[in-house]
Amino acid sequence: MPDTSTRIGSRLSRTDLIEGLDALEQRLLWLASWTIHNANHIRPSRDGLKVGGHQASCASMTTLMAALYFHVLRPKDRVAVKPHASPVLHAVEYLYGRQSQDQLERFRGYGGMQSYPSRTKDQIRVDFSTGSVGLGVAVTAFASLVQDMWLARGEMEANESGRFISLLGDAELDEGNIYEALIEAYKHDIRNTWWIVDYNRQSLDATTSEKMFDRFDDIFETAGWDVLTLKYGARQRAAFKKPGGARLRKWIDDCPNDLYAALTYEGGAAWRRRLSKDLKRSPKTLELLETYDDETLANLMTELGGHCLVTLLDAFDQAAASETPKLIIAYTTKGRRLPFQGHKDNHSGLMTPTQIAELREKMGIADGDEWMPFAGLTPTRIDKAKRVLEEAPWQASRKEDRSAPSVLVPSLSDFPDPGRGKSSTQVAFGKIMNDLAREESDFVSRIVTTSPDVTVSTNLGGFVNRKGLFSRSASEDVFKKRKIASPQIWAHSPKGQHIELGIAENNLFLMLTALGLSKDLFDQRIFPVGTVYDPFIARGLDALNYACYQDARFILAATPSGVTLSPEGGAHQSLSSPLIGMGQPGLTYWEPAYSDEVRVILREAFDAVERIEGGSSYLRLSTRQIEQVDRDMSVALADDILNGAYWATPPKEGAPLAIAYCGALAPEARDAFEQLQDDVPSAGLLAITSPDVLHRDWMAASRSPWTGETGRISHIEQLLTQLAPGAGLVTLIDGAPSTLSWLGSVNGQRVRALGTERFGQTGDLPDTFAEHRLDASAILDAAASLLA
Ligand SMILES: Cc1ncc(C[n+]2csc(CCOP(=O)(O)OP(=O)(O)O)c2C)c(N)n1
Ligand SMILES: [Mg+2]
Repeated sequence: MPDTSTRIGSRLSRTDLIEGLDALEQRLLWLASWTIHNANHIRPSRDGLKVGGHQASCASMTTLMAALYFHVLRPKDRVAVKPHASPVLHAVEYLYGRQSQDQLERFRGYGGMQSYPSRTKDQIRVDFSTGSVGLGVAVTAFASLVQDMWLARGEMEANESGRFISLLGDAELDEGNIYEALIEAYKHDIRNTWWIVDYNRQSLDATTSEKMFDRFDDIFETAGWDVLTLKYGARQRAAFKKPGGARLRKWIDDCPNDLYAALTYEGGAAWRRRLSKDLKRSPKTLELLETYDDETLANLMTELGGHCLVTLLDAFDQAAASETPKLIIAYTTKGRRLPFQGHKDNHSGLMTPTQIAELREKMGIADGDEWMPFAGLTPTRIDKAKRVLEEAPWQASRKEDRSAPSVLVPSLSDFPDPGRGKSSTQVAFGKIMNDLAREESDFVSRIVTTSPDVTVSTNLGGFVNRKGLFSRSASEDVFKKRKIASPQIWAHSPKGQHIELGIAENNLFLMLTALGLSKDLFDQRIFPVGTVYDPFIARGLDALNYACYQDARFILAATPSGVTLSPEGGAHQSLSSPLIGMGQPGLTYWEPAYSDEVRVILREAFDAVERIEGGSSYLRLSTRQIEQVDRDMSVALADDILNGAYWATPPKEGAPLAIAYCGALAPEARDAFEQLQDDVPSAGLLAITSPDVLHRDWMAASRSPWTGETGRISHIEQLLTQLAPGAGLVTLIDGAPSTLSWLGSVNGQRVRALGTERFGQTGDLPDTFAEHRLDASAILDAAASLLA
């Protein structure tokens, strides 16, 4: 269990703690509101566009975040903050003295603090980027699993471990990926994870339905979580104990969300009118209400559990007492204390200059002191606030150091060789992984594989047989124990290096995110390798983008792909995935044809995981078995493979034609090329191993005159310059033809782009290739039309 020894300040009394936190909370509310106001109303606008920001969403979180960041959290805890509460997070760091006023003033501006917490762009420590709601929630569960791996391996002491906390909005709970993660989290017995819901009963468009909030307890408890519901603040609970209080509580319990929100907006007099009408048969309750003036009545009704420090601290104490994952539902008011509190349209609402001036005065902040960290507080409150800050464990939190690569990836000569027999790129990948699993090096011990129920069918089985599956408790493979023959041995152990997931591709990408951030989160590199069927990348696309956005490092082997998966069925044919690979920053898309290319590329992909300026890799592989080329891997060839293309047969100077192929259609390209020899003996055959690398290099070279890299000539330009200026190019890929059709623009050559533009018809390869015009005769037709 994580160390909790620094909890509850030893020197500060509980009363002083709460007062100090209360003062800090006020500062968060102001600073977040002012940061957004400044960006929208004060900073000069050059484009007339609304800058935006979410003052209401921040206001419902300030108490929660004050309690957490100024008292509960410890530096090893890792937090994903609701995207639109980013100004509160920056205000926290500002009060700790780790964020500059300049950054706050540049909120949502170029180089300033980002709209949503960003690991890579923000200057403060951000554990998990957020933005696309739901993903930041789920990733915390997967990160806790990665921590468990390090604990189980004995590479991390329990007192070095932390808790994984997501601060989420109530509407965020509609994201399906949360429930996929919940199922996976249950299967993997995850712990030390808290999901804290800012239950302000509002989404972007409207008030949220209360219906589901009766069901979340069941759902989460079924999945093994403890659910803590913080509905009422301490003052409310005290009121309920007074005569007539029970009836008031029942009224609140029965009140639908939209009415509660509307009354919150309308204020004290409206609360009184409605309560007096509904409770006219409860004289004691009416008497109780009379003890409050309109303002205190409005406060009473809106000081819900999530705005009550006493309630929150008690709940966090309770949560910290066990490792069981916790769902904490904290009732809040969206926009609390702001003029649009409770209004259903307040999500993007911004205070007017008059309204913010009123708030400033109400908070006792002098005109001109808006950025002063402790403005508006009495000296006593400042003193208490500072003492809370000094004693807060989070005081010691630091932004991670991303430098210093430490793990040596073997050189190509020491990297497994999948051999030269007839083979597919998928088989080559599996063989290399299997051979790596025979080794005991530091590098290999850091490879962790994962797959959404396609481990065996993507050829990871060999690796898993040798390295086993991860589980905190060991268990044997029952089939093996009972001597039932099976090529798969699935033993679980704390040292296992494979995480088997259920069929949920979103979870695959979130698992890869968490594994791929291991170096940043735990100071221990993992080389994550995930496998998936190529068409199902689309299922997890946003999570893939999320992984890349925060620079998680991993390898994705997607197989089978294209129409060469043939008998696997038309529904699984993937054609747009190469464009996904090319379009996704942070991810390099490779599509090798031969086993030796897979070897070079896979080694590079591991290396890129570790290199500071590296990234993640996507290998689009095929199950199609093809004859290998008999060749030795020279340094020059390996370089060209990594540069994205090489001449399988170079053209003669000034040749009028080349065939450029990518991936599993190599045999068709070679067949057509041989048939062309008599007519066009000077033609060239270009093997493309990465349209993505080629394209990026070409783009960089095209802008080089303006970016200071003068004289840069792209690899593809160098290759294609060997053809005649007006030469024809037949491009060929088992995927969208636009992956390669741009090649014509490099030197102004003419292109006939062959590829797939439809999908869905099952068939064997000859029929399928004929249908999509991917066979040798289609290539020859295209060549003839270029030569005509
Ligand atoms: C995947 C995704 N879809 C839509 C959005 C746009 N969006 C941002 S916040 C939001 C509503 C959030 O409501 P809630 O989670 O209750 O947060 P609150 O602001 O009320 O605290 C929406 C729809 C998004 N950021 N991500
Ligand atoms: Mg909400």
